[in-house]
Amino acid sequence: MTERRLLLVNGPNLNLLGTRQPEIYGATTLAQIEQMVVDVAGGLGFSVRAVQSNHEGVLIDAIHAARDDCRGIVINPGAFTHTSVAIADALSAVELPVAEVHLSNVHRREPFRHHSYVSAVAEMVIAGAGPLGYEYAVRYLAGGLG
Ligand code: CA2
Repeated sequence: MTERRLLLVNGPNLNLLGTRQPEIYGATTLAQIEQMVVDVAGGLGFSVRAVQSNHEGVLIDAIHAARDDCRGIVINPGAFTHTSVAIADALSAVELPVAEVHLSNVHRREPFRHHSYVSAVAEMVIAGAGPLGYEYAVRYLAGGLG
């Protein structure tokens, strides 16, 4: 049985959280979000591997690796949400439960943000809850994994 571990994936530009455009993305840094996810998951008996990259292939490799030692994936694919069939295919291929998170409510932003390739392969999607969305996603996945 695979260890009780979750993969946390953050896509391009999310390394800038807390340093730019706080009116859209808030003041919380990525390091703070990752720590919060580690704390929440830890309380539920899960460890976390956190990956952030600005490169699509790096994200795909991390998703593939999760097949061997993770039980679920929390992902904010950033702008790749709206462009990447490859990330959606990778998520589908590893056959792990996926929770898709967006800090902002993408549906009240520009029309090009309204479509997500990832949503079709995600069990749940949360948008507009800010960093709390990551906490909900972890609780959702952990609850389903028992
Ligand atoms: O709302 C979200 O979480 C997004 O996934 C964020 C992406 C955006 O392309 C998606 O449509 C929605 C962009 C992340 C950019 O992050 C920044 C953080 C601070 C400063 C600048 C960009």
